[in-house]
Amino acid sequence: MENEDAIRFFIENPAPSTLSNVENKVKRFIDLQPEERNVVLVTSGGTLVPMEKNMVRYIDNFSAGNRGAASAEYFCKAGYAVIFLYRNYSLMPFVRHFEGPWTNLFTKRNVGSSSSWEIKDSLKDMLNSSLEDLEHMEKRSQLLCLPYTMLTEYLWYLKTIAEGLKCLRSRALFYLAAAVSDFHIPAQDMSEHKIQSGAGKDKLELSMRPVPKFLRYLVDSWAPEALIISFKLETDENILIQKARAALHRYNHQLVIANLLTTRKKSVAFVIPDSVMWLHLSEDDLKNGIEIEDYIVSQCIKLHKEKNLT
Ligand code: 9Z3
Repeated sequence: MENEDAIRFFIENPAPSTLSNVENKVKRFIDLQPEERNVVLVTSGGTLVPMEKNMVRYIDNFSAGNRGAASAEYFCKAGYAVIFLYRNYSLMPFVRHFEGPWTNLFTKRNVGSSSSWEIKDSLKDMLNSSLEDLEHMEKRSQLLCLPYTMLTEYLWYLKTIAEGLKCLRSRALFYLAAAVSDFHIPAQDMSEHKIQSGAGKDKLELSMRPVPKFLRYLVDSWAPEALIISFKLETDENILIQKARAALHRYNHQLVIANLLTTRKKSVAFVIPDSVMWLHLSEDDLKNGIEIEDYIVSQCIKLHKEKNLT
């Protein structure tokens, strides 16, 4: 039943015109990888669902993209090749510290009677080392960044990338940190034009349907030999672990990393079939600028190694 839903979703929402370009880029990227290098798909940012076919309004999923961008960096540094599937304009690996309002980045320096804008001294070293890292990753073909915006683009790209990675078998890892819409308006129910307000309309009622559970497809058919790690986001701590366990049970993949919206930067729980392990950053970690993604990625790599030994 669920699989039928997924097939129907792809029929009702045809592939974006950019798909063959993505497919070619992924193929070329995989061909460039040396035999011994593992490849990870890191998804990041939130998906958007339109309310109208000629879209003026939309419903968005929360995610700044920090988890994905930071994790992509740690995977690259650990020697993985990274396909970074990210929401357009969300944070990106190696340059994530330099995004945001330009006043955070630059300062005005007065020289004689004139003044000019310059990058803040405190950021200069960081910028140089980030650019060096980025160059290094590019030279070694270790990073491929692919942007998406809509839920449909995200799902088509996910399927295509998974198919591209299939030849790597267990060398592939999926790290699904993107915040993916649970509900959408099916194409046949969606208004063609901008939904009108006006006389006699005192409320707007929208009918949304659940998005088919693509994780099941990924685990069962698109990437059956890969290590698959998904994230579970909740705002109510009383249901977090139970929901993460239910996802693990339902899709039968290897790991769910559970986090709460408010504490996601300092606490996560690793949920595997028979245990839950919490990871909390200490006050010292926070003071020293340690990022939780550093620990998360190390754990995931350990799990990938263990899986490939058995
Ligand atoms: C996450 O839980 C991520 O950790 C965050 C990261 C989105 C919270 P930021 O980008 O935040 O650093 O600001 N991602 C997964 C969210 C999600 O949609 N999971 C689905 C679910 O919870 C399963 S695929 O049902």
